[in-house]
Amino acid sequence: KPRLYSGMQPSADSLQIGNYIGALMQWRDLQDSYDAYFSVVDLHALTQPNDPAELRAKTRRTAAQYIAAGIEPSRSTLYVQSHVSAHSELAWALSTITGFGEAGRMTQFKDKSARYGADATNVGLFTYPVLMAADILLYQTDVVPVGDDQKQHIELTRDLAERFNSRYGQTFTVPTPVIQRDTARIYDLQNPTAKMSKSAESDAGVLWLLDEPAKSAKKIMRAVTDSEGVVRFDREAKPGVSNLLVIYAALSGRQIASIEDEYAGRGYGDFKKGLAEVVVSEFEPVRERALALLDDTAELDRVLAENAGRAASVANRTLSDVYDRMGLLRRV
Ligand code: AQP
Repeated sequence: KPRLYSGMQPSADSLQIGNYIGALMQWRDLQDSYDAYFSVVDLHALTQPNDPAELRAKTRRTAAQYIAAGIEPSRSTLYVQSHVSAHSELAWALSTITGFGEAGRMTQFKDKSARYGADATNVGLFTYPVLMAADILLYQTDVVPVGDDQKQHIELTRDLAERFNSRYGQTFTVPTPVIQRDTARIYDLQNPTAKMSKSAESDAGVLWLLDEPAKSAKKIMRAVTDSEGVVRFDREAKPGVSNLLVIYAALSGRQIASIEDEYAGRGYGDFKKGLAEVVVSEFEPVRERALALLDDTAELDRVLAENAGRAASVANRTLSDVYDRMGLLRRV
């Protein structure tokens, strides 16, 4: 089977519905056709300020939500990034073949550093894409499902793989990105032109996987729409309603047109009520499974350790080849 790699940062107590629709639902389906590696990328999360105890909790919670959403740790390899030390080690090796200017051109770094200012920008944010390249290349990954905001990082990953291969001999598989469809992108319910995000400033526009169902329903009822009163998809003119339609279609597996037909001649209140039911019935079992998994952290930690062992055996093989080819003296 071809190999697939993807990951998410443990940057909040709960994942949001964008993570669920844009990543987890697709990962769940891809498990059948790929030898899949799904990582909770805690080393990446260190680039943001974190309370240590909270980061630990968020890491477990993120892993539990992967499993609750249907990622099966017996079928896919689901592990915590820092449990496999080869990630940091390969990142260092790759940083020595990455140009300073090349890394400086990454728009995510430019955006974030402009937002934080030079003094609050850490070097880890700058080298973030190199660590991401290491994540992917360690597993000889064929495909990487990502959002279009990650396209540039995957391009860098491909460049580094090709550069290494031509300088030191064939070592890495050059990965192909699978960019998610536009309709898999979810926007903030209160600000429907901004991507829904775990780190959104306001909580009112974010639907959390682990929230009480009643709370999610209330947020949907209060979602920003428009004054037209017609349930129809038009991303430009009606970003709020279009976003709700995308969520409805993604979770119900229905076509947007069929949902438009169902609500023709009815108001937004009915439509939102219908959507709230769909969201609650999808989230409720996921939430319950995640909370049950978090009730027994010893068992969860055991599963993660076992999966990390599997990941490490693949990753260490690649790292060892890299060290060897780069001329590092191997310990006997
Ligand atoms: N709004 C979204 N719509 C569709 N997909 C989304 N993803 C995130 N938000 C949406 C997908 O979820 C995965 C999570 O990646 P990440 O945790 O590395 O960070 P991110 O993309 O920056 O997600 P967040 O929720 O916005 O996190 P923070 O606030 O921590 O930066 C990716 O596959 C992403 O495409």
